[in-house]
Amino acid sequence: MNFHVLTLFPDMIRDGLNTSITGRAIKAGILNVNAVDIRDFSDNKYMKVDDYPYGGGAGMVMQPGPVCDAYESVVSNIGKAPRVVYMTPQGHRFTQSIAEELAKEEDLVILCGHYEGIDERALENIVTDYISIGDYVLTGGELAAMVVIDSVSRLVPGVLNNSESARMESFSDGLLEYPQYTRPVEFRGSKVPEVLLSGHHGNIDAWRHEKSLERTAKYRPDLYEEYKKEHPEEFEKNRKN
Ligand code: 6GU
Repeated sequence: MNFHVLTLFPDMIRDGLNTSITGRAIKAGILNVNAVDIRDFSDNKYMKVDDYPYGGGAGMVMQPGPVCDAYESVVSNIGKAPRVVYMTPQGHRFTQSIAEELAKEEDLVILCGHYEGIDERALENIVTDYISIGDYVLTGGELAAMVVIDSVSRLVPGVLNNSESARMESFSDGLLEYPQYTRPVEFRGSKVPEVLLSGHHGNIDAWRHEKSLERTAKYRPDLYEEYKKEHPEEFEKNRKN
């Protein structure tokens, strides 16, 4: 899968993604991250790409020309017009199901804004999806773009190895992950739960499911209510949840 990131900070994108699992997948040729520097498309001798907002107000606005030209350079390179995601706190909240949908694309353009945003006309011309990663404000779209790229990448076949992909159930069943333990069997007076040492897989699965339910009820009551609605049979007979 090819990610084309339109940004004023291409090094941030490259450095962030050339590490760990995404870095391994890039080296293996399964992923390609093409960080396009919007500043290269400035029509100004000082390489300026922003200006004061019409109507007044704080901050600077990214001009439409360099953004659209950067996008069009991608279109002419790949010979088609791909989906364009604009990272913005004004967008739809990013979820696992959006990640699953984006992972079907062969090419994806991700547009990162800075300053007080991007001239609306550029957005109207090129953007197909507006995505926010949560209800807080970042200084720019780059970290948000890396969050989206990371979560989409791990859904691309071949990016995770077998033991990594075996642990994919976590969010897909709508529950939080159960707690994990490794050696030593006792750490600072606290022992690994006995059932995990028993070798009884039925009991282990039941214990893990119970812990997932407990955690979800405690930390994400919204997800817990959703899960109860989807799995009424689990809660029918002699359960106090
Ligand atoms: Cl996608 N961009 C920016 N700049 N801030 C954000 C965000 C995105 N999502 C949450 N805050």
